[in-house]
Amino acid sequence: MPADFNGTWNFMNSDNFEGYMLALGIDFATRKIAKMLKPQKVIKQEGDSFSIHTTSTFRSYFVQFKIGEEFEEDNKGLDHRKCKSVVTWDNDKLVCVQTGDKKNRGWTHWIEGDELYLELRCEDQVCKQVYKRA
Ligand code: VLZ
Repeated sequence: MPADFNGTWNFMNSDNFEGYMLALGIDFATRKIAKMLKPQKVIKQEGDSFSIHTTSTFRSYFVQFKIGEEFEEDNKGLDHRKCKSVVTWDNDKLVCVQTGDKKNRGWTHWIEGDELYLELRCEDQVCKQVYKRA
């Protein structure tokens, strides 16, 4: 079996979340609040089925998918742009490609020790976040 992402993960630090939000066209006021947040991720993985709950005091986001199966993503509460998304394994990394109005949009998750890494991509911007197992 590939990597096991199951668990609760607490935000530790972030690099260039601002650039990522700007690339998504998130407004000033929302960016100011969002960059202060320390979200928590609860990931459930059962075979090829995943759910990721990202919760914060301001906004929360939920996504559910099966490896290799394209799904409609609404990005509700984020930038609200609809995407056709698909998540695949790249060795032990989970790679999501979000096809829509924004070029080069997607994310990658991987685990190192008790840390969960997330790289968020949009256009020419890359945001890196680190979470620690709760
Ligand atoms: O995560 O795509 O784990 O969806 C941040 C909520 C959620 C804070 C960011 C509010 C979602 C921000 C990042 C307001 C603009 C994301 C995926 C990978 C799963």
